[in-house]
Amino acid sequence: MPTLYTADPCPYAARARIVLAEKGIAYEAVEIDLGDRPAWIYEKNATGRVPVYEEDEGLVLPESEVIMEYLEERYPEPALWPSDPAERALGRLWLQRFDDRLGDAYYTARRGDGREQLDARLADLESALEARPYLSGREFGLADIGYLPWILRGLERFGLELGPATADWLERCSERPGVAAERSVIAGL
Ligand SMILES: N[C@@H](CCC(=O)N[C@@H](CS)C(=O)NCC(=O)O)C(=O)O
Repeated sequence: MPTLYTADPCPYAARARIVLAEKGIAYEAVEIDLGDRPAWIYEKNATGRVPVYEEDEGLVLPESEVIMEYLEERYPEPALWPSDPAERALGRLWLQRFDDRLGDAYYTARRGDGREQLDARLADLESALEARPYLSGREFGLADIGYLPWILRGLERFGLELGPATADWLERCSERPGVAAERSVIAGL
């Protein structure tokens, strides 16, 4: 059975957790205390960060985006990228631009600074979701999973005010078992 080295508070690890749940992949979760990381985690990932996904056959993969893409290729059903290449490329662009489109503003706001930047990124997200039902295109997929962990944590942490299209998107996504499970993880933090 594969192992996920993970941490409940970590939104990057949440990406991997949601994909594993959506695809119904059984795995062992090893919870890492981010405040007191074991020395051996550096043998799995030189940066010491979670998530790390490991298979019995010896594959050890760090980096949430790489893990998501690997799981999508290794377990193609249910598909989490659209079959249309253009739609898929635009979904990948959301993942690639995550820091610019949400991450940097989220972490700046978390340091108690630049709340306006976060609100501006949310306004951009709202415009995008007015134009299409999901960041991944017509269907829920990896681009949505790439952003949801921060939106969910931002709601708890900053009381984010989402626009109507973003709120509808969140509601639709929350019907997915993997996202619902992640909401339970956050409620228990
Ligand atoms: N680029 C990495 C980022 C992972 C990351 O930053 N994980 C955090 C927890 S949310 C971590 O392990 N931090 C420990 C550290 O930076 O020392 C990914 O996408 O997986």
